[in-house]
Formats: sequence, structure tokens, C-alpha cells
Amino acid sequence: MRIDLAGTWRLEEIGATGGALHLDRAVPMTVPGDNLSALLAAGTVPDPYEGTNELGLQWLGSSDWRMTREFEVGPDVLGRRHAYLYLDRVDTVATISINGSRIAENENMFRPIVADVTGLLRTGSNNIEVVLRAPEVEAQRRAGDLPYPVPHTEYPVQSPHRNLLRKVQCHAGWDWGPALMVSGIYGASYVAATDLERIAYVHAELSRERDPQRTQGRREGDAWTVTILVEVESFEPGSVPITIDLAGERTEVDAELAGGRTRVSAVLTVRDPELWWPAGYGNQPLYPVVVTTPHDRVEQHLGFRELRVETAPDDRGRPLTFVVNDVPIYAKGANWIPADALPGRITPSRVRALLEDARAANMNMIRVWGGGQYEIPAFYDACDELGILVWQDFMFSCSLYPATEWFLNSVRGEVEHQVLRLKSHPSLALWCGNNENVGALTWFEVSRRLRDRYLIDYDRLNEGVVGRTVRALDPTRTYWPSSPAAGPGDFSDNWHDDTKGDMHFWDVWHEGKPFEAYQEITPRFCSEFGFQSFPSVETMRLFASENDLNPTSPVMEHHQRHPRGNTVILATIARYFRYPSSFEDFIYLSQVQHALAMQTAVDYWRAHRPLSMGVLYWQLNDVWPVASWSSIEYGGRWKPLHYVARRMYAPINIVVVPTAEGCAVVGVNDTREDVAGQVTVDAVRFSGRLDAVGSPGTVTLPAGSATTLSTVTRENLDRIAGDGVLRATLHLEGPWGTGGGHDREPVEAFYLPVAPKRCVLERADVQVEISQASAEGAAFSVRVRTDRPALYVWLATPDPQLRFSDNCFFLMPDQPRQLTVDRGDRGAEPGQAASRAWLQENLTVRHLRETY
Ligand code: BMA
Repeated sequence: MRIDLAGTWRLEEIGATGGALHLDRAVPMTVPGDNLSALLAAGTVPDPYEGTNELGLQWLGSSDWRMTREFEVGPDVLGRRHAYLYLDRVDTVATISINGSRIAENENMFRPIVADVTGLLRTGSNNIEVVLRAPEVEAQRRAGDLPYPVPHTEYPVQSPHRNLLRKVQCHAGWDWGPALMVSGIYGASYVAATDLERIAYVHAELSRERDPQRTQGRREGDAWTVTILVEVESFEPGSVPITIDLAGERTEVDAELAGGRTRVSAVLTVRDPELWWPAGYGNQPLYPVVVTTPHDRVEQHLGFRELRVETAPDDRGRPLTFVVNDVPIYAKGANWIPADALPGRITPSRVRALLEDARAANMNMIRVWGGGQYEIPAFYDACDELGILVWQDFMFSCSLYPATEWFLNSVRGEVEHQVLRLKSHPSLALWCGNNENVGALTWFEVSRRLRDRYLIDYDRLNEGVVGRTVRALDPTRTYWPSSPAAGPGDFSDNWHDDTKGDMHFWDVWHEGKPFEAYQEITPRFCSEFGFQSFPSVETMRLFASENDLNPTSPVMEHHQRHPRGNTVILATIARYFRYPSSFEDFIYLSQVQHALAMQTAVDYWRAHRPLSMGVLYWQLNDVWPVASWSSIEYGGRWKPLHYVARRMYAPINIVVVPTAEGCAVVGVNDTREDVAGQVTVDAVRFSGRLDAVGSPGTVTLPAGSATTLSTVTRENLDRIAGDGVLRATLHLEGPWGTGGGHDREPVEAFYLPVAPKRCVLERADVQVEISQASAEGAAFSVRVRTDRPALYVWLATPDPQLRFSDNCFFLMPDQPRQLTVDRGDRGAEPGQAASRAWLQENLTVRHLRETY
């Protein structure tokens, strides 16, 4: 029996540092939601994403807030012996009262508030009040109370001491995000009534008993032992029957409850379930679990898969390989940051849409980065359904953190909650202690000087609390100490060592090395590497006026949070490309080189499996419209990188990588099946002339391998250099692919022996023909052809939801392309009503030769 507290509340500013309040009246506030979204909706503040408005909103974090609402209580609730309040996430330091009685204090937004309100409710109208203390002021106060300083990284717009609040760390500003110190109430919020108990968590541990006869081809399959653990909270001693339904099996347990938390478990056996696989390896069957007590009911799902992380030292160092159902998985994906800087705008449909985009780009893993948040339930449900493995950081990033008693206690509760909440998800693959906090030990003068002090604090928090809690509550998963990390107990520099664990390789972006530096390493698992680009001009228009559309205008510089960002982008364009003649061309080139950077790395590392077994680029998405490392712009538009990612992450691919002798054509097959085909290598001159390079060959790409299919000598490459492009084509034979989603068109790879600026491109006449689509789900077909090789052909429209089946590709005169266009109408954000005439009018085509 629940009274939902979601809906319209009242928001009031009730105190401000430095005197005068900024608001003279209360405004309505939507819960779940945040104060800034409410102020914006009420028209009392300007759009924080527009221009430099963010700077005028820095007072937000220095004000206290009151959020209140009335709610009706009837005899159905009051007739029960107990009532409690549940608030999923309160952001952050808050006092909660019901009808004027204080019932809870909060100081951590990553764990829920469950407060006994028995006896406080009355028939008719009741009041709930959440008073939030100014987060920035609270952080300053805590800093003053610390025995010694605990520093954190600082970005151009920054709220200080964010590491002393258990709040989304990037709310305080990041090198891709605004500093908007919001306050709010997120997730589920309700008052519920019970005579005795509530279910706090349901979590499961699965183990597979292998059937020895299965290998002899018998149908009887493996039996899985499923332990369902139910954490029941009771408001007084008593006993309850608990019913557990799982995949057609039912068990009933009588639980004796002493009051407080009781753990009840039941073991069920499931025979021969269909296995759950990551995307590209098989299906994602999910089996429902329903747990019922007299006053509560929880529904979840399970997936049957075995997952281990191979980290035993080997000849080269220490691998980091995810093995699912005994198959080593090549992890492909990106890093995830919150879907919006305004928490009120993070909706299940937007989160799901981003994950569907990840899946559409052939990703099978996503890293929930430690400077953001433990994601909303819809995130993990979508990952389970889409087959996207989750690398889950705990929410600590780029900082030192205190190891004071209050901080450790707060974190312990947070970790317990998150582990019990998330551990049953089949997609959850790894728990990771934090983001870059080992490196952070060396980033500050004080921690270099007094390293032992900070290292001990690091260990107290990271091993003593986070690691220990994870190991106790989730024995089925690996706890990886940090990202990057060489391995447990190894505090060495994993930004530069490619032999062990997961690497963050930032030599190219942060240290100014050329893209070729990606080809000088073979990380065992690269969990971060990235390159920035500008968003499209359409996305810029969300924050910039026509007059600001210049890379170094104050507004554009405000939407670039990396101090050297624009300089790096400009210098890199000069390194690889001829100087573009217009602003639009400059933006396009920034995006093309972004894609080129990531592809250079990924092609090379995938070609080196099994030494290298995972790539997650930095970063999938944006929290606001900004120049950043993202492959999807704020608002959902795919940058060129996202299209290129779909090709570079394809389960079966061919790549051309440099070798000491010239280059090699490598076939990469991540699937569980061998595939065979024909490979041809030729040179396409910029005049359009074709020259064979070697003779076609029949090849086999064994399951889970990278195989050299052909090599090209330096001498041959020199003959093409500047005058043409090397092309390798793989024509696959027969049905293949366990993951589906790949058409049977030939797979192509192109290789320019010299930088694009050294290519003597001829002008190309690229023609586009639009027709109504025949393919299911697509709105239109687009046929693209050219008379001369056209590089990085980029089709764009003003509609951010519109998707082409391929984009940012090399188009050759002998190989016209037939693309489909999907209008992308989904969820809350339908695409523009694109008619054929609209598309005809709004479709623009760009390619390299037209930029100068
Ligand atoms: C990484 C991340 C982020 C940051 C990115 C780009 O190391 O962990 O902290 O946004 O670099 O600088």
C-alpha cells in the first residue's frame, strides 16, 4: 500500500551565503527532479546551457532549499500497524520532516532513505518537508574540519571540495561539464504501510553444475543452482511466509523476523536454461523472479551466464579478459557519464535511447565512470536486455578522499546498497573501486610530499571499506581496485604501461603525441583513451547565437572545458589535414579527425587480440552541449565517430594496420563461429583508376581470432602514397554470425599510406538519390555514388534523431552505396516528420576534397 510522492512539490530558497536571497517567491517543482530544472520551468533563471549563463548561476550551491508537498492519507494506510517513508535519492545534505517532526538526516545521495513514520501520519492532509543545506557551503565547512587538506582536480568552472560530499562528483564541474550544484529528490519516493515487513532487497547468486553428458551430445542440460537472498526489514518481531517464483519453479519459506534486517535464502534449481550472452555472441534471455511477502512484492529478472575475469599473470604481464560462458569476450564500448547535468532531465527513455545507440554501434560493454552516478534502474535493465556488459565504478574520481570515520561509514552504507541493488543483473560484469584515484596520489604537491599519509587513507577507503564490502556481499564478481590499475596491490602507473590490467592511454590527447602513438602500444584492456571534437553546428545553436559561431568566440570557449582543447583540435587538423575554408568545414574536420583517432587505435588493438582484449573509448555521451570526446552529442545526434564505431566494432571486420615491412590486412572475428571468405586487395587511385595489389585469396577467420590475411610491402605502399588509397575487401561466404545485425555486404577497409593532407585528391562529384525505403523499419533509401574517390563522405540533416545505416565512409567510383535512413522516432523524442521532400531539401553531403 503506497502513497506516491512523485508529482508537484513546492520549492523555496530559504538561506543564502552572503545575505540576500536570489528568489523572492516559491516555485512549483517536479519530483523526481532538481531545483534548477524547477527554476528554469518557472522562468526565474535563464537556461544554464545557453551562452555563459552558467556563470551567473554559481550561487545555486551556496543557497539552502526547502522542498515540500502535501499528501493525503486514508484509513487504508492508517489501519496498518506501521508506515514508512522511502526516498530513493536525496541530493544531498538534508533534514526530512513529516508533519513538522524530523524523521531523517541525509548526507549521501547514493543510498536511499527509509524512515519509520508510524504514528506521525493523520487522516487527510499531511506534509513532507525536505530541507537541503547549501552543498558548496557544507563542503567548505567540512574542509575546515579536516585534520589536513584533501585535494581534488580543478576544472575551469569548479565548485570546491566536491570530494567531501557524497554527491555526483561532476555536478561540481568537469573538463566536459558545467558546474551546476543542483539539489533535488530523484527516483522513487513514497509513503508505504505495512503490518510487519518490507522487502529491502532481492539478490541472487547463480552457479552452474555442468552435466558431463552434455559434452556427449545428450539433450539433458546443465542444472543451475540459484540462491535467492531476500533481505527483509521488519518493524517488529514476527514471522511471514515468503514465496519465490523463478522460471516456473516456486518455493515457500517461513521467515522468523527479529525486527530490523533479516536475510532469508532459498535455493532453487533450474535445468538447462537458455544462456545469456553479451551482444554479438548470442541472445539475452531473461527469466523473471518474483518474491512475495504478505505486505510487499519485488519483481526482477535473472540471466543465466557464467562470467569471470581472467587476470592471472602471464608472459607479458597481466591480462584483463572477460570470459562469459567459457568464451573470452573482446570487450568493445565506451565510457558513460550521466545523461544530463540536470538530474531532472535524466529519464528512462533518454537513458535507454543512448544504450540502444551503444548497441547499434556494436558495443558490448559500457563503463559507468566514477565521477557520475550509480545509474537508474532503467539503465541496468536495458543493459541486460541489450547484452551490454557493465563495468561499474564506485563513485570516486580524480581525487583524494578522506578516511575519517564519518566518511568511511557513509561509504560503507552506500556500497552495501549499490551491491545488493545491482548484483543480480546479468550485465553487471565488474566492480571497480574508483576512477584514477591511484594517479591522483601523484597529482598534488601535498600528496607527493606526504605520500604515505594519503596512500594509507586511499587504502582504508578503497580496500578497507569498498573492496571488503564488495567481497563480502558479492563473492561472484571480481573487484578491480581502480581504473586504471595494473592489478590488485599494484600501484604502478597504468597510463603508460601497456603490459598489465586496464590502461588509460592519454598520450595522444593530453600529451600531444600523433595518432600513430596508438599503434606503438597494445594495451591488455584500454578502458580510456579519447580525442575531442566540436558538436555539430545544430547542437551549437542550442547555446550559441549566429554571431558566436566561431571556435574562439567567448561563448564557444565557454563550451570547451579542456584548457588546451581548442588548441589541440586546431593543431591536429594542421597535422593531418589541409586547412579548411569555412567554419562548417572546420567543425566537420574536427569530427572526422576524432573518428580517425579512435579508429586508428581500435583497429590496431583489435588486430592484436588475444594480447589485447578490450577497448572502451572516452566517452559515449555529453551532459550538455559542448566540445568534448563524446561520440553522441547532447540531444542524441551521432557524431562521425559513432558511425565509425559501428564499423570498427563490427563482430567480423577487416583492418589494415602498419607493420615494420609495410602493412598487414588482418581479419578479426569476435564471434563464436569460424567464417570463410575471399579477400581482395587493390589500390584505388584518386583519378579513379584501379590497380590490383596481389591476387585474391580464400581465407578463414577462426572464431575468436585476429588473422593476417595478406601483407603489402612498403615499396607497394610508396607507389600509392599521395596518389590513391589501399583497399582490402572481404567477401564472406555462407551464413554466419551469432549476434546478428550484420548484413552480408562485403566488409571493406581503407588505408592511406600518408596523411590526408598529402593526398592529391581530385574533385569528386558525389550524387545522392533518395527514395522511399523498402527495408523494414527504415523510412528512406539513399543511393550515393561518385566519379572519383571521395573520402569521409558525411551525410547530415538538421534532425538529431535521424540515422543513416552508414556514414563517414570512403566512397569509391566502382562501389556505389545503398544506405537506409531510419527516422529514429522513439520514446519521448520523436524525429522530425521527415518526408522525402524534407530530406531532399535538408540533406547535406560533405567530403574531404570540398573542405579546401
Ligand atoms: C579521463 C576521465 C575524466 C576526463 C577525461 C578527459 O581520465 O577519467 O576524468 O574527463 O579523462 O580528460
